[in-house]
Amino acid sequence: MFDLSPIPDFALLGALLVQDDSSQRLSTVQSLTPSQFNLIYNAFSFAIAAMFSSALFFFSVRTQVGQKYQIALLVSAIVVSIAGYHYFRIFNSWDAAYSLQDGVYTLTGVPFNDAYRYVDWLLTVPLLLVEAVAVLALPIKESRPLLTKLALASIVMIATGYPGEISDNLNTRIIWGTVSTIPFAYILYVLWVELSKSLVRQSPAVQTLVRNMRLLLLFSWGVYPIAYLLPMLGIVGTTATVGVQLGYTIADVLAKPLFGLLVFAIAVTKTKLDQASNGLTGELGQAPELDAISTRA
Ligand code: RET
Repeated sequence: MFDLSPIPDFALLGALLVQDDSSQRLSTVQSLTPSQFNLIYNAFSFAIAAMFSSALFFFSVRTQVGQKYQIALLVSAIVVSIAGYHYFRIFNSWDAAYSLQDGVYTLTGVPFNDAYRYVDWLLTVPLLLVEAVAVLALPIKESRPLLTKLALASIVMIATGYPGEISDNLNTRIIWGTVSTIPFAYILYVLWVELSKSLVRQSPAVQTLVRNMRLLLLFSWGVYPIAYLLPMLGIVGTTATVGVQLGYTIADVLAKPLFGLLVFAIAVTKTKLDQASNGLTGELGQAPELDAISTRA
């Protein structure tokens, strides 16, 4: 009648985990207060404006910098254009996911689509890395292998973060989040080391800007895993949803338009220095192409 066969330890552990599963589930019953809904609605709307206006800006000022830095400005403009498009889709998806009923925003049944954000990162993160490396104007034999390993790591970081993001199971979120943190730490480590190495070859004015760029990278990229972590810190249900979306949006505005502005500042400063070392004879964009000279600027 009863199965009295001894349960092996791991089976017991599995049974416990299954039993405990309900407590590991992230809340799926979600209704938002109007202020919670509007906070995210307005944050997305702000991001659309920030992305498209900065795209216009980076595109129009790209000719004000030396030729070899123009690619960094163009990539900057492309990054924020891609992000502007995705924020537009994210905004619409948010709007469609909730409807106002009896004073609260309840789920309509149309799921909020997190994939837009991850597809956006998949495209923009490798491009941001190109932008960062391009503005340093490193010799091609140094920049190409550096970019290849950083871009590959960024794809692994985003691809492994996604299954955790869309899961409503806390354990799954923790496991994929941990896996994704490995390439994340690698990218930040390599970027920090490379940017620090490049400091010695820059003039004092550029050094300060590159130091700021290093800090902005660390700070803005650090916000993403913190936002992702929120549901694991005991912040549950709608508060977690709002926190995660707000965190990612703030991080995106720092990592794309603000980062782009810093890249522009570096490009302008380096262009001026290139011109000065060129005896002010060269036209804009005709800065010396010798790596030894250019990387010193
Ligand atoms: C995830 C999953 C949890 C662990 C980590 C993550 C990191 C995400 C990062 C995203 C950066 C995006 C940028 C976009 C700009 O265009 C995927 C949230 C570490 C660092 C810079």
